[in-house]
Amino acid sequence: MIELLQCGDKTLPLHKPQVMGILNVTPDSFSDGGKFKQHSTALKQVEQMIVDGATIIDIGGESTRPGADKVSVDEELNRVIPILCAIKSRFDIIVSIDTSKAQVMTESIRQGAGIINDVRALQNEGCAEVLANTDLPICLMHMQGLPQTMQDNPKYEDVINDIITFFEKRINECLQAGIDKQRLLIDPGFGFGKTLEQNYQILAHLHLFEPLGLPILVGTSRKSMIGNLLNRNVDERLAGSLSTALIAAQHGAKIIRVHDVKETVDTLNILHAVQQQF
Ligand code: 9MG
Repeated sequence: MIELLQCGDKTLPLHKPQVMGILNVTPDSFSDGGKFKQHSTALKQVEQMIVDGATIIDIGGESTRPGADKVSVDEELNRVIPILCAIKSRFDIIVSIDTSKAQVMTESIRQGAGIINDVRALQNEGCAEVLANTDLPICLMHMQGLPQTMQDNPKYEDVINDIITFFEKRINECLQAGIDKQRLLIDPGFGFGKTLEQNYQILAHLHLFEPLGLPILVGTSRKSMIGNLLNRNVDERLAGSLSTALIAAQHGAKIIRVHDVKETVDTLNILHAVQQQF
């Protein structure tokens, strides 16, 4: 398993789980209500996440929450590129861009993005070709359906096996497109076309994705799988988010995508200290 991930001019160690801080620059972001739209607020948030121990900042300009509206290429570029440039000029941090659009990938890479995080796993037109011409890491996330309808009635024969089969196909298609396997990360896509039960099945069996030989990224932070299980509003999901982060890391996740960086870093540091005892 890969121990160091080359993200442009920066190297990300994966010997212990890394924390990816979420920066949504959408007006309808589900848990922060779009309040980071203002650049100065966003930059303060980024600075705080870095101080708190995030080693990656994930910028998203298209909300992927269930039922979210589509965003045009121009609108997404307008949301993402200025803040990417502002972060790159001020901070020494790996910036991941959460996008499924080839044009946004191209411009983000030109402006110094270190990771591409694609919830559609490079299935949109032109994405694999854009990435084949770079050497950046790419997160391939599993989603059943589309954000507009994905929670309507998700169906699997066997949720774990179906997602593994999906990854096998996507990895092969990436290889055929000229993308080196060593650059790929996989993410089962918690909440993306999964029932509550299926989300917890995946969390319990996350280690079953390890034979694919790629680092696992996980995002459960403040999601409905926590809120619906515990009957908690979005602003009451910290304990649930930390619990799921801890379980994911125990089952092999190498990158945890979160809103609450400081608390997650503390949680993962406790796990690391315990794991050092063996
Ligand atoms: C953008 N985004 C929202 N949720 C996510 C998740 O669980 N994983 C990844 N990779 N991206 C996500």
